[in-house]
Amino acid sequence: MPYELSKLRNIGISAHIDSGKTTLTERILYYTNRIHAIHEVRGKDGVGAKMDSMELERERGITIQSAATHTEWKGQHINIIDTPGHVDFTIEVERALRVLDGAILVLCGVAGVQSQSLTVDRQMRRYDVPRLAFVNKLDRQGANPFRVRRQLIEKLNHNAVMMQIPIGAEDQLKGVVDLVIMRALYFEGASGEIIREADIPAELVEQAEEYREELLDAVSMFSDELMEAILEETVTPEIIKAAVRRATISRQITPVFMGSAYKNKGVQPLLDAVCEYLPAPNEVSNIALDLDHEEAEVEIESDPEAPFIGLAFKLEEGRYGQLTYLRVYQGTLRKGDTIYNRRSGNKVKVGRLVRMHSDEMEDIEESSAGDIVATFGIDCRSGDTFTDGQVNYSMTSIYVPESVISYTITTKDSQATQNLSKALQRFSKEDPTFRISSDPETGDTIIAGMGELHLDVYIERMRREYKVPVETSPPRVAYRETITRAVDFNYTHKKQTGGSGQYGKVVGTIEPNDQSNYEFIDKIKGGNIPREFIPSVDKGFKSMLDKGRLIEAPVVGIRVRLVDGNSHSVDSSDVAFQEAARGAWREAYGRAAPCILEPIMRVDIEGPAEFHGQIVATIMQRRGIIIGSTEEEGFSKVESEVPLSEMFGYSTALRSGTQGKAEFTMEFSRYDRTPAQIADDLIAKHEAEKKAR
Ligand SMILES: Nc1nc2c(ncn2[C@@H]2O[C@H](COP(=O)(O)OP(=O)(O)OP(=O)(O)O)[C@@H](O)[C@H]2O)c(=O)[nH]1
Ligand SMILES: [Mg+2]
Repeated sequence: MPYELSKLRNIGISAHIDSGKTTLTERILYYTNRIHAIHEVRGKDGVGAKMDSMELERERGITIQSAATHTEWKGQHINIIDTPGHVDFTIEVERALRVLDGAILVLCGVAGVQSQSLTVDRQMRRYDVPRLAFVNKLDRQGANPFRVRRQLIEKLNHNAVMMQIPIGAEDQLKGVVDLVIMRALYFEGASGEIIREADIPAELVEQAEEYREELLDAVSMFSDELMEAILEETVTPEIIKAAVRRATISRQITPVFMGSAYKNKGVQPLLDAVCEYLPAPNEVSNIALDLDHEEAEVEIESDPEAPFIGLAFKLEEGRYGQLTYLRVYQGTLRKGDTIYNRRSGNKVKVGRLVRMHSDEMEDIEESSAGDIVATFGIDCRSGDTFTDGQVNYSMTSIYVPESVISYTITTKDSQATQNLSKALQRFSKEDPTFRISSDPETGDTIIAGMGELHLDVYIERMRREYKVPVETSPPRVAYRETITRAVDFNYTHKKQTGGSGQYGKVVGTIEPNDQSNYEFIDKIKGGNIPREFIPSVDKGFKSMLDKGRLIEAPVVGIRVRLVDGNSHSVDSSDVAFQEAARGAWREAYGRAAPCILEPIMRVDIEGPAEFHGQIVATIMQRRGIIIGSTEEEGFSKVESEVPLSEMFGYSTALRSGTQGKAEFTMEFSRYDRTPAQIADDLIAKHEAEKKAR
């Protein structure tokens, strides 16, 4: 049954690791009667939270895959996606934010804005997602929502506005003051399900007035009506809410809510806020590319009567075959409909349409613009656009980050080999950041991904779900090669073999290019190389980029300028010019001062201030540089950049240096030149390995 659009919310819950996203979602499901008992992440009852349905997630107490659910709150329908915090699974956040209309940015009340909050914030900006902030864990020692709000302003540049202030702190946290209605809210009953409204406690009245003033000041900028009401002293909660709503949807402010998911405080007002302040699907603009008109941008309408357009944003192997999550952007999708995949041109029939509730599902007959649903058995890749054939549009795609680390994997018996290939196919289809390839010399399978945790999770899943015991090489870093000097080339490829020969001559330059991985510029004048062979030259150069000459790493950052050449009326051909380009490359590459690039990671560490020295030492020992460090209330945060190759085994080193009291996060930052000594070592190692093969 379709919903009234204005009563639909599609929201994501995203944040740094362990800030309480899954715990918060569990409460939301409980208060909205979707589940009838609360189970904790890593809880003593061993059941685990609803949204962390995978066995591995429950064991480790972390979210690995995002999970979708839907629920109802005060007559509004809400689709929710709970996402993982670990940056290794960042693609899950990326694709969730791509299809959601609003988000809750959860922050730990003690740690505040952490490294992953920055990443998630960047992703939210990439897709223009309006957000509410929820400062969680206010029950913890040292929690302070005012400090977190300041960090939102200073570190994330948000116009963060307090919507509430806390009543009590730490283990004395009792509730919140709602600054819109100027009432105290207490959460009572066994699981905080009873909300008691009362007067603001006397000792908080002054503070509440101060922050309300601030709130009105901040949002009146976006509402003439509120401005007037303030002057005339006729402010009502409705006027404030309308102003907050407008400012939030246009991403001018981030309203800040607070509480403790674990202690069941502050969740229901957050749900109210989702309905009140985050946009309905028809209040955000969605852009598609018109494939019939050179990908011109067209705004699409959340209109159930318009032609159907949907985006497959996530795939998952389910009990009944491939489950495809779809965001319906326009029109209506009915069970039994035939739809077209815009990338492959294939047409598929929608046999089953379901609504997801974590790992459970509910069959539905139709779904219309704005909704998030899933279907079975339609073959596609994640990021594919489907239409009903009436329009030839594609939704702009999802940003997929590069993989930086790889393992070579092997398995013993042949039965396992078959299962392994099944597992690899499935995982790489579901997760675009999990890439497979094979070593051309040894034939071994190489898996590449975002980090050790990412790959380890897949290896563990091969073991559990496919009964494939795999052995892995030590992790390898994804090096690249590039050149640092522009050089000219002048190369003639000539071969005489019996009948017709091969002839092609190319003249030009290869030079460093910091704009793209490869660019080919054709400057041929006067037809010294016939038009039809220019693409052959391009192709020849391109074919050399898979493997550099130093350590056979992919070559990036190259620009080729072709300025002159020569041809022969009989002996010149496509192949001859490709060969000429390859010859020119081989000859020029060594002269162009090639070098090795390595991935540099952004590494952020947090721990008790007494370990500051040890934390810094772990970075210095690893060719790292410190780019920032703060100490606040006995808590030390160190921000650094370290080459990925130095980071293996880091968690053990950090644990032993800090008695297990520090934590770190690591994320790809950029590629940079390796120091000469390291490059020499890598080349020597590569030579030795080549000999051994
Ligand atoms: N004290 C306290 N602990 C909390 C609160 N919310 C969550 N936790 C605990 O923090 C830990 C992590 O909670 P999760 O809900 O799994 O966090 P998450 O953000 O989903 O974690 P990932 O999905 O792995 O990034 C669990 O042990 C929770 O019990 C809170 O409000 N107060
Ligand atoms: Mg989680």
